[in-house]
Amino acid sequence: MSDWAQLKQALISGDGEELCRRVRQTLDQGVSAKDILNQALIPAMDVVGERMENEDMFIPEVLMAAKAMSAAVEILKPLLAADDLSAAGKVVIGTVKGDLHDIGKNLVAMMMESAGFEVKDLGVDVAPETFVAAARDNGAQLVCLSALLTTTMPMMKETVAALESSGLRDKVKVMVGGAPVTRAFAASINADGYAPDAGSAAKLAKSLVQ
Ligand code: B1M
Repeated sequence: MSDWAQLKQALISGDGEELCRRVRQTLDQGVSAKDILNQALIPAMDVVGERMENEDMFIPEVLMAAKAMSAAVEILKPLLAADDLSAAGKVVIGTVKGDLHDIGKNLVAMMMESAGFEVKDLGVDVAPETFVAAARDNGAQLVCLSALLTTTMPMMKETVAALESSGLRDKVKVMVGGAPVTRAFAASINADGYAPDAGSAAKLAKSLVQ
């Protein structure tokens, strides 16, 4: 088995200890954190998703894989820092109400921090009014909404509506993302931006708050 295949297998089988050991070993071989994330960890989570869909993997096993992924991401975190560390602005981020998926959102938050943003992470299952209060209390320029379920995407629209009715909408930009979210959906709910992945989210954030 190649090194990538072994890394992926450790994640898919939810063996966090083995995964972290292999991640450290791969870093020691001079492979970049970004490559480990993009060539092994994210594709392995896609396999987990496919197996979940086909009922070859069940929630407890998926949770083990997700935990292993989070532990590996913790190792990579300091190494994924972007080049520009200027104070870029204030961001409030969360996964929308009804949705408990946080791995992608955590990666986006991490890339934004690395890009110099002050990030307030509200966690998962965040209600529209919580986003509004946090944006106001933190003086955020950008509100970032993540959703992984087609059933929770409408909550993005409700969050934008809540920002509008609170009078904050013209003071903050809204960025949306997550696997089922598209540029067209973002436009349809009057969001200011959509990013397909964590790296492009940090870049887009910079251009939105300029
Ligand atoms: Co769930 N789940 N899950 N799950 N889960 C999906 C999303 C699913 C596609 C799996 C499948 O069936 N193939 C499916 C959704 C189907 C749909 O809606 N069309 C699904 C389902 C159905 C469910 C449950 C309903 C299952 C059930 O209970 N029967 C349930 C819902 C719970 C809830 O939220 N209320 C559920 C539960 C779970 C677990 C708790 C077991 C676990 C989550 C653990 C956790 O997050 N701490 C889990 C997992 C792990 C997944 C999969 C396998 C992996 C998600 C992930 O972490 N990907 C997922 C299948 C898949 O996506 N392949 C699946 C890796 C991550 C790095 O990618 O999150 O896409 P992603 O983030 C990317 C981009 O999307 C983007 O950048 C990130 C990094 O590049 N991005 C943004 C994300 N947010 C962004 C915000 C931005 C910009 C970019 O700007 C603000």
